[in-house]
Amino acid sequence: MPDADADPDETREWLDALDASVRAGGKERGLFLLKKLEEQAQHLGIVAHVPPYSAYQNTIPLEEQGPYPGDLALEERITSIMRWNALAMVVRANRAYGELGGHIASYASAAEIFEVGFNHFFHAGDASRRADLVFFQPHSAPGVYARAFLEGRLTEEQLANFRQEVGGKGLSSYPHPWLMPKFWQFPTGSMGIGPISAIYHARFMRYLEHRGIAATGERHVWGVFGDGEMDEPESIGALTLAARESLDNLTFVINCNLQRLDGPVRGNGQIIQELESLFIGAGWNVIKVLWGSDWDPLFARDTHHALLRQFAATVDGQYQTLGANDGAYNASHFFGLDPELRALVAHMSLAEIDALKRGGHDFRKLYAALRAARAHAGQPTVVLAKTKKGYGMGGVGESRMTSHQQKKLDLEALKAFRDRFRLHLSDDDLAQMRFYRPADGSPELAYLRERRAALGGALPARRDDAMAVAVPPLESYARFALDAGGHEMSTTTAVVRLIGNLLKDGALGPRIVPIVADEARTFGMANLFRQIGIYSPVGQLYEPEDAASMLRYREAQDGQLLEEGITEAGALSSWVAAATSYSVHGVAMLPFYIYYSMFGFQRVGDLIWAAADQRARGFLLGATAGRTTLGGEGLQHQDGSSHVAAATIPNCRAYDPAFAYEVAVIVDHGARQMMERQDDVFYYVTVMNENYAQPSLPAGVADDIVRGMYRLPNDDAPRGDARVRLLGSGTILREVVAAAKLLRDDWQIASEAWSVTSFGELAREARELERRNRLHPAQPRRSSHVERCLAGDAPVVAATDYVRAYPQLIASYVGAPFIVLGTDGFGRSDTRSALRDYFEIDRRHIAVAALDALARQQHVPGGVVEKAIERYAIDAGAPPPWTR
Ligand SMILES: Cc1ncc(C[n+]2csc(CCOP(=O)(O)OP(=O)(O)O)c2C)c(N)n1
Repeated sequence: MPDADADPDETREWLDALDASVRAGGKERGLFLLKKLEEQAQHLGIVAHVPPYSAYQNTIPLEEQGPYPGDLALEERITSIMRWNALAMVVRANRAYGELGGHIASYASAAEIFEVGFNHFFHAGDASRRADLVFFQPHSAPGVYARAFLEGRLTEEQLANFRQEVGGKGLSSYPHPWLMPKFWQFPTGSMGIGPISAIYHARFMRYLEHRGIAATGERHVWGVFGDGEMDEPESIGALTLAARESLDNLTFVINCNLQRLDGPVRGNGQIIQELESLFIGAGWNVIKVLWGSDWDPLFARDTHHALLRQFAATVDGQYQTLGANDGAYNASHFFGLDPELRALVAHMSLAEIDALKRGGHDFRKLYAALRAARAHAGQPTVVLAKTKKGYGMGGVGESRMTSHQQKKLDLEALKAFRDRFRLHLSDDDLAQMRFYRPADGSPELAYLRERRAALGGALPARRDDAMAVAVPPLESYARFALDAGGHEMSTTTAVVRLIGNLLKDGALGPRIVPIVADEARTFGMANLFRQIGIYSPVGQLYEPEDAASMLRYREAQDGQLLEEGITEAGALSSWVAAATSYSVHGVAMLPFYIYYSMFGFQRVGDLIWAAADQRARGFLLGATAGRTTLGGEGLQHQDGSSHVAAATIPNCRAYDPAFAYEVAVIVDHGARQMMERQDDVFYYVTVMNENYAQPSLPAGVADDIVRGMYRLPNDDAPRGDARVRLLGSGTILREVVAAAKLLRDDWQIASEAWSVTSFGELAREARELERRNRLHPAQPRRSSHVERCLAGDAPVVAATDYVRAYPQLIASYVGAPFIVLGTDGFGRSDTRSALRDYFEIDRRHIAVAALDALARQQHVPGGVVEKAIERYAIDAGAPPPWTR
């Protein structure tokens, strides 16, 4: 686009004409003319479309800014105190220990954003409504602690123990509900998780409202995020959903300090303009807060828009350098570049130029923006607030490349900080890094309390006060699985039937939230479309193609199923919103998110980790599970590892059941633990798509199914006579049973067959008891379930559809020789039997492994293993599957 003005007089005439029209006809008239001009320009082929961003100025003009409702001077003083305490917390931790880390510069840039929110917007709830949801930029946690200290919610001792949690009196580095369950609601420490969670929480609030479960209408979701953070795919992946569903209960405030950790977010561009385009394109309302009030008189006099031209020509790397330097530098390197600009600031001293603030540090500008965001209807809003990283840190950290890492300030830097923010601190206070809290009854504390009282009380605060929800008796909804009597079905079908039956229960049914990421048909759930409807805030505006079908695609405003489309990150975020509803909304919900198991822990594992942190309660169902059970699909789809990842999450109870009755017992146990006992755990259950005859629940094994293993009643070794123990999990259990038969028929060897529903749960209990025994040597030793089941020295062979590391979780608790067969390596597309041969986990390989173990114990004659290899046509020369 040509920037040079070929005919300044003509340009002037056009601009004057626009000015005159707006003066006479108002903004509306101006907008109308511009729209017409744009249409005409497109007609003439001059522009294909206009750029999706506005000039580099504040969106809200001064005339519409309105008065500030607070006491500016007091708020500034309070903010300065918070700045100091936040800084002191980090510097003290690092002075004393040198290794604890922490951040000063992020909160330094976000302080005014947080404070405007705390003093005027973030509602903590009252008798008629619960609290707003606030997502805090994680590296600014010290600022949130600093405020809680002034409010009397945290003690000086706690502040002094920032990042020293082990003794029990510390504060966590970032927002972690697991570590501070009464304080933090939402974990945001991993970049990107906050933004996507905020969107799905806002959406879930609408879902609860539309389904008549909870009134959430007055509540708002606020998220303060970093501009660097917006590069994460999760940060931006759900923006269009928020606009599509008109989530005007959601406001993002992006702290555009133009820097991330290493350097500028867009050194050679303008992140604010880029984000504006992105959000406008996604359908959001965008409010830019770029310049503070002291710029207003300059804009008023800048009739030729010299400022806007120079802003547009300045890239962020340069803005950062300008930010790091003083008035003299800014006078020469910014205002000095253009004679009009030079004239504009000719009346200002260098100190005044130095003091020109960015909008994100101006309470008035921020307040106007947040108020407009709160009032905006029909769209979510993003406030793009331009700030300085390390604001107030002076030469050591303000807009410096190294701001993010700055954790230590020497006395001179501290003095400069004190003077700049006019803190009542002596040199000795500075040297000792004393926290500062004004006296009770001081105007500062009185104001702080008054503001929070007006907004319902303190934030952040996490609650845990939902009513328990009764789960119906297992027999009432799972008879088909408990008395399957050989009926053929897959475990996926079983779990879908269980959900379908639970949905019909008067108490629990409405609380169930089935969630899919475009795979409902894959898992045989299409019947739910009609039965419970697919949630859509606008209902269904079209006649579905399959309207006449029993399984028709029915969208409804009170639909219960969340059909997320192809976004595992989105579906998982929905799951978290439902799984934490007991805390966020005081209404316990029970989500079942069913998905391709490979696209769970492997794809969105970090979101699951964060879900664990926030004490999610619900079911994750890893369907089409197992490396060889999902035939045909191949390398990218076949999951052999999710159970290993699941086992690393302390509050995740993970199971790999083989039979429908096992699924039923596990789901029932989990539902009771989460909905009735209200334990902070969640369940991961893998289910498969292989159809086979489902036996009925044997008597007396239900508890052991939950513990993790039980002996199959129909193996034919009299107890004690078995020469070898065979363990199987998931569908591979059936190969184990078949291997036992081979051993008996071909080699006259008796064996036991065990179904291992969870190596992870077995290992968890065993290591707990191992530790207990170690630390209490004088007390009688206690043995774990796995040790009791597998006592003695008859070899144990475990086979799984997962990598060997999964059964090996129990290896150190098995005294007998322990051989594991698993599916290490890349998957392949082929039939189940071909894959099980390839990965060497089928009945033949299990039998050979058992014989080999017995041969090593000299329980079978030499040569038997070779004979078996030959008899079962095993290719001993084949390279290991994990090398292929
Ligand atoms: C997923 C993830 N990757 C990397 C990090 C490490 N990290 C922490 S803060 C940060 C920079 C944040 O920059 P920005 O979002 O702009 O926030 P600022 O601190 O500048 O306000 C990085 C890379 C992280 N916390 N999470």
